[in-house]
Amino acid sequence: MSQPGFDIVYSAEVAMARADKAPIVALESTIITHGMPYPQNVETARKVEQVLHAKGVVPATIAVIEGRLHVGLDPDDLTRFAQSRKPAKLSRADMAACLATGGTGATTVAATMIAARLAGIDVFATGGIGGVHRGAESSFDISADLQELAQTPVTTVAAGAKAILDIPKTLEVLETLGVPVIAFGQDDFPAFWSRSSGLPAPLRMDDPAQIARAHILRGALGLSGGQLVANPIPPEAEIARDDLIPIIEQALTQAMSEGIAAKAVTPYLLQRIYELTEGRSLTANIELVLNNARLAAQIAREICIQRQNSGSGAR
Ligand code: PSU
Ligand code: MN
Repeated sequence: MSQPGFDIVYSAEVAMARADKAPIVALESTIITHGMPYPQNVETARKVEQVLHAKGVVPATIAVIEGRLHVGLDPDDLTRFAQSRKPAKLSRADMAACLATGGTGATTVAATMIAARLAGIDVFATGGIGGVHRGAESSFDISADLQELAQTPVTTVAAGAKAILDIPKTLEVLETLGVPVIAFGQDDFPAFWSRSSGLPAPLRMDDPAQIARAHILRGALGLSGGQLVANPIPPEAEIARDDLIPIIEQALTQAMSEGIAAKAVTPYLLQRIYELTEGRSLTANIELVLNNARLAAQIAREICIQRQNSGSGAR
């Protein structure tokens, strides 16, 4: 990757890992600012970083702070960022404008992938991706995350797609866009808070080394885009699908009657579901993010090992 025409601010440990070609996992920041309430958001962000460190992998939380793209936030940056008043939610469309105007913003899956690629980071761990919203046939609400997966070569580990989305349509769009959707360790595509969506995933892999191999082979084949690894929530943390259905319906009805649209939809629904499940959704969300970080760490390490073994250190 050639140098971008601006300075990326790397944390000390990310700068070191890049120089040593050591494994790094990218992390998004919208989950911190728009996905979880304070203080659980900061606590979770810290725990995710601890999980990665414990696996010998360097975390790179990505955010735009006062017009500078940060790849890796030191603990003080992270706290300040998590407490900052209403940072923007940045997707592909917003990144350059935020940098140009000296703004502060949190990166979504799409924007995090863009930054990860610039920084030469292959693997990214998050909670859930954006997708095709229910009623998209009239609202046209389809997350830019899906297009990003189609064009930016970062392997993204998520717990599938939330049941607030139209999961069948989300899978169809991913297929159209040529994005490999790999369920980890099971046949079904997971549904974020629940282990199964009731739909089979197009692909299944049981071994992080195979996911790493496929990532490297996609590069060798000259394919654009990343892989979506759909990692089911641990069984002890899941919320049964049947428990969630009425809650999701209620949240969706309220969003509609309040005229919530565009970027506000996902944060609104997450907040309502948190309230309606009396916090259970948040506990599950935290557990699945940690679980995704563990798998992402294994994949990132495998990619490094396989690149070293093939004698090419190139990212
Ligand atoms: N799903 C979650 N928590 C989140 C998000 C999704 O469970 O915080 C965030 C991610 O940053 C994702 C974004 O990229 O929402 C998608 O937003 P939209 O649907 O507006 O594209
Ligand atoms: Mn949207």
